Amino acid sequence: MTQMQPTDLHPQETAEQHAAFNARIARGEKIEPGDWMPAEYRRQLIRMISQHAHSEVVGMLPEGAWITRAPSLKRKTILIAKVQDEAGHGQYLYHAAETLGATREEMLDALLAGKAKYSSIFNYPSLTWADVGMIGWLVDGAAIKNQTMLAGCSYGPYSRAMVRICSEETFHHKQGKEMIVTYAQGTPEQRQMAQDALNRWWWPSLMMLGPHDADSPNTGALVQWGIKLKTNDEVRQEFINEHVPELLEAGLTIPDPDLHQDESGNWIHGPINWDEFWAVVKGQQGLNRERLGARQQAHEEGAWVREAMQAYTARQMGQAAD
Ligand code: BYC
Repeated sequence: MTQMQPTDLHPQETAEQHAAFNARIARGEKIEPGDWMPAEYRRQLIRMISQHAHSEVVGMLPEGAWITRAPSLKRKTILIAKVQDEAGHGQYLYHAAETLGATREEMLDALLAGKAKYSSIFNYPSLTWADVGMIGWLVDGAAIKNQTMLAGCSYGPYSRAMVRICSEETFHHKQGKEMIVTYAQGTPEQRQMAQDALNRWWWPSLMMLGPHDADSPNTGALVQWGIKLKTNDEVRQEFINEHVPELLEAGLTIPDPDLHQDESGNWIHGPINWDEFWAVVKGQQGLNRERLGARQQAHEEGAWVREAMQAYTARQMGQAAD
């Protein structure tokens, strides 16, 4: 697939405008909403930020399903706080995309109509309570690696949203790790539950960070524009290098017979099943229909809240006009 490149000009864009814009990126300046930017830079950001926002919101579902079944009050309050945080992350990100001219309605319509992408990882089921811990440890762990990089992104509102999101994700990551380490040292049943959860979430967590660089049509332009500071494979390697030793120390077995360390200390993974990844992204495998059904239901049931807010705003504006 061929993507537009940073050197491609849209009609009405000049080479001088591009040169001045690229010089700002090279100086490490943040691009702000009112600033001139190439149409393709704007399109790429709306694509990425809206997908990211959808991922946060759909990402509430696998863990949210366990709130009523949490094994203790402590675990329940932590989980409620975490799921609420994810809703907040969705809000920051929809706002960031709105600064680029996308409307909330068109982004949500695209999600609810099944036209927008969200992270593949949330089409996997959370089958046991240990999955909640494993999502925190691995899924938030992978997200942090990616988002710490995006905190340095060239677009100001996205970069600032990432700083805030990362500090909350750090807590999500720690609570997940604490939970799994506890179970991995617990009864034989708890240890098995933790291992089964790792078996289910390891590969999807690696896939979550996107296709290999050679198969990633967007990475080249995004890196050139300082939106991504690292490639998918670089972020994946950082994630693996950090998590493999910790998982092994917890006494768990990583479900990859080919996993090994090379001379430079990197942990090298075996082949990733990209057919599964694309089937999950396209909704041909996994829980895409259920996830969208849950979002559609929530949207319909929330209609009265939106109507009440509009009526309240209209009344306030009427009073202000009086
Ligand atoms: N799933 O050229 P590529 C969270 C698509 S939620 C689905 O490499 P790019 C949390 C990609 O969109 C936070 N699709 O793309 C919440 C592209 O398709 P289009 C999740 C994927 O953008 C609740 C095509 O494949 N984090 O933390 O350069 C509970 C080619 O890919 C995926 C984010 O959303 C995927 N995994 O790089 C717990 C991070 N991967 O758009 C936790 C923000 C790729 O051309 N996003 N595709 O049709 C990113 O950083 C980047 O978009 C990616 C992909 C690294 C994901």
